[in-house]
This record gives sequence, C-alpha cells and structure tokens, in this order.
Amino acid sequence: MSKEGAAVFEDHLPIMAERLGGEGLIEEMCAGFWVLADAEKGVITLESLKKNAGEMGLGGLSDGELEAMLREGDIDRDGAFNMMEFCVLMFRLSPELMEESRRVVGEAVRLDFLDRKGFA
Ligand SMILES: [Ca+2]
Repeated sequence: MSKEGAAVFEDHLPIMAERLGGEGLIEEMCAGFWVLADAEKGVITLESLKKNAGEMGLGGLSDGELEAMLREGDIDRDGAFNMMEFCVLMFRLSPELMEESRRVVGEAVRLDFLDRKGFA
C-alpha cells in the first residue's frame, strides 16, 4: 500500500463518519464496494479493481499498488475482496477513524466479520 493510496481514505473517512454516523458510514463503504466489484461475481477481483479504481479516485495507483492493496485486505486468501474484507480494510486504512469510533463501528464490523467467518 502506498502512502498516497492510504491518504485518499484517511482524508475522507473521518469526515464521512462524522457526517453519516456509524451505520450510514458502513452503507457508504459498502456502496464503494459495489463501485469496485465485479457485478457478476459479487466480489472485488484484481481485474475489477484495476478497471474501476478510477471511479473511487484511485486512478493514480499502479497495478502493483492495487495488487498490494488486494493482498493486504484479502483475509481468507481467495484472491478477491468480499464485502466484509473490503469494509475491514477501509477501517484499517484509517487509524484515526478506528480510534474515534472503535466501539460503535469498528467492533461491530470486526465482530460481525469474525462471526461470519467462524473465527470468533
Ligand atoms: Ca477474500
């Protein structure tokens, strides 16, 4: 993950969190998921990421940086982002947001994810 790429998320998420509240933010983040996702597969693949990154303001990232982003957030190692992996990555890329809303949003996302994956 490049510093440039991370800054895109860090600059916007705290503002979005304040404006939308926890639940609204999750909806916004999941809307971002569908912008980047392969609509047929229902996941974000490297191909769909490369194709749609510009729509999310990530057009300046190289293929290698997008690959690194996918590796970073691909928790179950299937080579694609599902919605929860994507949401978790968004939070991980924004330490300030995690600090501000860990209990109300971060924990809810994490616990929901762990519960779904059977890790809890
Ligand atoms: Ca995955």
